[in-house]
Amino acid sequence: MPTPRLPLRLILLAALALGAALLLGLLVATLNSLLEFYQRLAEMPLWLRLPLLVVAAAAFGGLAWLLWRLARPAARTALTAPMPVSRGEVDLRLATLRERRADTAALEAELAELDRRRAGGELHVALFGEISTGKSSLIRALAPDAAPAVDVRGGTTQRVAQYRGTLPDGRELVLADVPGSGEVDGALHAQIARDEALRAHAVVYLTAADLTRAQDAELNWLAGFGKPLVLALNKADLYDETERAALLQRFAQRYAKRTRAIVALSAGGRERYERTLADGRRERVERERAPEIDALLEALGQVTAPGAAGLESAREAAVLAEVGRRSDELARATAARESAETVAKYTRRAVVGALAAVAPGSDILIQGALGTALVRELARIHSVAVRELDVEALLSRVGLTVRNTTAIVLAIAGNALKAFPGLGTLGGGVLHAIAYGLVFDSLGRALAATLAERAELDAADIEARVRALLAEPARERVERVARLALEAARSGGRDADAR
Ligand SMILES: Nc1nc2c(ncn2[C@@H]2O[C@H](COP(=O)(O)OP(=O)(O)OP(=O)(O)O)[C@@H](O)[C@H]2O)c(=O)[nH]1
Ligand SMILES: [Mg+2]
Repeated sequence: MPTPRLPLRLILLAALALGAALLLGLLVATLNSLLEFYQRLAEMPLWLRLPLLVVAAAAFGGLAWLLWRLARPAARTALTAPMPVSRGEVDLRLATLRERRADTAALEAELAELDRRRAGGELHVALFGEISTGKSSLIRALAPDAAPAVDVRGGTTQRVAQYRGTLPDGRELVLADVPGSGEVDGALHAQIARDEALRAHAVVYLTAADLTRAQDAELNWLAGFGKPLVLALNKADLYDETERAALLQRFAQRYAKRTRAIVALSAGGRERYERTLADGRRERVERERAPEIDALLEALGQVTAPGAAGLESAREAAVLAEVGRRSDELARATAARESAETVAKYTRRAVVGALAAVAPGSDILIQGALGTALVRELARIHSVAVRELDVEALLSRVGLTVRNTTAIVLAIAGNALKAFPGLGTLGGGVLHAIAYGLVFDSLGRALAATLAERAELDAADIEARVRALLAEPARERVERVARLALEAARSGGRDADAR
């Protein structure tokens, strides 16, 4: 139904015109002052003019710099920095989530693995990086008994596997080979790899070339956890001496502060060459390349020197930060589920209540106990404290909105009747019941969205959302509410909370 928009447009136009006029006036006044300033400056002796000019230029420069600092876009990274969180806090969050019937199994398994590794006392090192950078090849070089699959095609390693390797000083390491990141359609593999990187005491970040923006973001994300990190340029055999030095110098410039060591290595691969036989014929030969990993072994020896116990607290902090982040995510999903259940419950009650009332008025219902209870329950789900006064103010505000839109809502409810032949014969009360149901459904959805996004009872935001939801309710919503009204009318309003 068209709404009268002309007056609003006129007001907007008038406000715009006024704003433009004010701006123009300000501009002219500023220009005028500048000209006056210039005139006075020109009349001054040189010894006074020069310092004044310098001060003005400095002030102008400072202002421009300040504006740039305030206005420039923030640097964006795909992976956000971790929030430190204690074990007690994580346990508490999981206990609350369990009470709210959320599936916490994966997070509990992560904590169990954290405890298992601490008790085991072994040193865990994860090899991490994009696909085909040579992680599995490096496992073969570090743990000669291991034979993980190696392939030119990316995405060869699909799950985490652990191998035992020995450092030159005799200490044993548990080495994790993980799926590569950056795989096409490999979001799940990337997550598996990141989780394992967080579980390790130290991480080797492998690359076979200069880092891309995605690799840079990934390396920074890892570095943010404060665990020992080695940046390793693999496939060094592909570069000559000058190229290798140039790459290592670039890495040093960019990553020296965020990594413990930067090394070049050759994990393996195949080498092809031609050799001359005794009879003078030439032959093409292909063989496995002998790994060159001395620099990496030395770096690993250094970064793991504190031992598993010495590196445990940083490892634990990294795992807890990730479990904390995921528990937040789970809490949001749980709140969304509970909100949807609550909104459905109150919509059903509103429909039944409307059918039972002789001559219900929409705002009476909204401001009544049902509306208050809906607001309170949704606020509790989103852990937002609300005052009695605010709830009342919100409900009367929305009540007015609803009164203004009642004609629209009733028309929508009337349309809904067409989808259910036979419903019309049940009388005008059903029409009102559908309208009330839609009002509650819209109010509930608006409340849930505002509380989830803003964590406060922002009345203006809620009202705007209610208005939008009532103006164009989706067909599926209208039919669901109409079906509710139909069932309630047939059962005589007895099953308010039957489902
Ligand atoms: N030239 C050269 N090639 C290498 C080197 N290390 C590995 N390769 C080759 O790089 C390709 C990928 O090696 P993988 O070890 O499978 O790489 P990955 O990082 O485990 O790959 P995903 O499991 O797919 O993530 C293979 O063809 C290897 O032979 C090296 O040091 N030099
Ligand atoms: Mg692999």
